[in-house]
Amino acid sequence: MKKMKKQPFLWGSATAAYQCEGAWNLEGKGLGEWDVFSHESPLNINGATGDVSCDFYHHYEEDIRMMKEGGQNSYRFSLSWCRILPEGRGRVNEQGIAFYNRVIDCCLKHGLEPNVTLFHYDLPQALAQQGGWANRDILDTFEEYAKVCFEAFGDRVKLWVTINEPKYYAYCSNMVGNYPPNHHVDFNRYFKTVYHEAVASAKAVKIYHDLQLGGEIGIVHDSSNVEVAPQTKEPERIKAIADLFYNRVILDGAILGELPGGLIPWLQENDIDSSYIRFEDTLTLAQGKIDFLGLNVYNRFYITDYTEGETEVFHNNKGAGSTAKEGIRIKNWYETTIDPTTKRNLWGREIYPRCMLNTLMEIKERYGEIPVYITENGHGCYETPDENGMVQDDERIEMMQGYIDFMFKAMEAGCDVRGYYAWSTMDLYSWVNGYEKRYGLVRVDFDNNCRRIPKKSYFWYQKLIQEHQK
Ligand code: BGP
Repeated sequence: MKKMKKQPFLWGSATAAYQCEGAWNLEGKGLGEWDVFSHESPLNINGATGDVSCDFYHHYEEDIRMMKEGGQNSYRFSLSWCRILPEGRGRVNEQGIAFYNRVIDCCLKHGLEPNVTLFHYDLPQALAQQGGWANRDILDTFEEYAKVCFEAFGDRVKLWVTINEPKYYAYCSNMVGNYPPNHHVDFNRYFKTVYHEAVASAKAVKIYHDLQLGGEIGIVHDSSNVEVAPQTKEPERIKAIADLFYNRVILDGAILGELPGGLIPWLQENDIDSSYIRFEDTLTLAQGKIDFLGLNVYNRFYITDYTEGETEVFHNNKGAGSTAKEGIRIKNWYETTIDPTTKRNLWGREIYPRCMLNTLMEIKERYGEIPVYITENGHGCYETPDENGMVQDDERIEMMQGYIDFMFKAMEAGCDVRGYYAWSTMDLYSWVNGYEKRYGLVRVDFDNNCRRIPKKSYFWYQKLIQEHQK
């Protein structure tokens, strides 16, 4: 691991290209897999698309200025691969490069450190048609895309992320089936996707280091701290499986530069294809170790044993209330379960601030002194403004304050946390939940030219940052 220079703590907020930019067919942008899914798939249950979203493409100056005025000193966003390379490889769209140059320059003008993710779920459709992440060609294609970005923006962007939540993306695309390409309970494709993401990420890390641009590069993992419910049979065995499935399958490769020990025999024992794992990739992983880890912290995985019954994976896309179950049950492994003592949001996601401390401590114990950024943390809910047009989002404030307090506890205990990003900067498109589920510190009035109105949480965050920067 490269020694990172100490910098001021980064307080920011985050977005992703497909979720906020809009401008889906403007200025030479190619077609993305999410454009096609949201326009055509019957699985897009609420019909919402990111065609316009909050129109960041035309509002970026206002959004960045508001971040600055809100005391933030960093902005995490992603690049749209098909805005830069419309066919996924080959021809570069100069208008796409020009757009991101404007965004990056605007950040720097306002004193915001850009923290840029190369891939946040939105695969170019041309690559999706060739098998996407299940096709080994993606390793070279991703490397080509990464190099174009590093060469175009690397003089000003000093914090890079290769892939956002590779495991969660693979899980939703191949196990739940609610993200394109919508495969359901396909263990072979799940592991193949994660594996290709791990190797592609390592290739991008290596090429970034070779270019010697003076910045740092990491990966963002959806923190999945595993806790086993009381009275579970064989708790250690199932915790180890869940940890492999959710965490180590990505983190060992990215941080240690090697696949989790015993992965291949374990896949074989479970009748899961491992034929695509190649010896030459061992070197790629070893040469592509990250400089920092990004953690998106929302909840933990709370599990118990599951021996009878069929394997099932389900996801609550409707916000129907806490009776809708969310999770996974895998025969002979485990099932996710509910802790009756904790709260959940209407989409069944547990609100459990302590997982911030637990996940950071576990990373430190397992992997040592890796610098960490909390790259996402936030709260999704339905919201209505009051008579003055203000959203009084006390629930969000209470929830985020709880997570941040536990982050400070982890830092006191020696965890090297370098920054925190609220999800999200403003209201935007929520994958498969559309616009009803809101996360922003700033409200977007989608019916009124995407007007921006800061919420109570925006001012709370501004004050919190001021207090911690003293
Ligand atoms: C993370 C993703 C974000 C964001 C967030 C909230 O997994 O990185 O892109 O969407 O989760 O998820 P959702 O919008 O599905 O509630």
